Amino acid sequence: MSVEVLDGATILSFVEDEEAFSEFIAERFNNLDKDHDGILSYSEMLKELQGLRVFDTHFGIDVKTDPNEVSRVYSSIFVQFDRDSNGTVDLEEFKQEMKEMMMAMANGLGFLPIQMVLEENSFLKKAVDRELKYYSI
Ligand SMILES: [Ca+2]
Ligand SMILES: [Ca+2]
Repeated sequence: MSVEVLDGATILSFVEDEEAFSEFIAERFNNLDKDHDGILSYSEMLKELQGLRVFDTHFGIDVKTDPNEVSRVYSSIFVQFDRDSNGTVDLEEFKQEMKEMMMAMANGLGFLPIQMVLEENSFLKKAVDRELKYYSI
């Protein structure tokens, strides 16, 4: 983990970089697709959903939630990814939803840079690394 400074533009420019974004999504997707059948089941997606940390984003304070509530929220997010409601998430669905989530996050951040603790290989870390590389040329 590392502490990085980012703003909405950091995320936006990454999402809008079609090549870098597609590459990141494909890599992420393949990592999650444990049985390599080209689609993500709910149990494969669960790892990603847990990584989104929907429950501990309240200013770093751990929010205690009961397991039923947690699984209810996870399945509602899964349904959001599964756009054609066939019970699995394919690469295109994964990419579309990730894109929308990142755009929403970028809009939320706006143009005021903030400091965040980022995990290696997380989406935001990639976005920051990409920006640093871009500006150092
Ligand atoms: Ca799979
Ligand atoms: Ca689907």
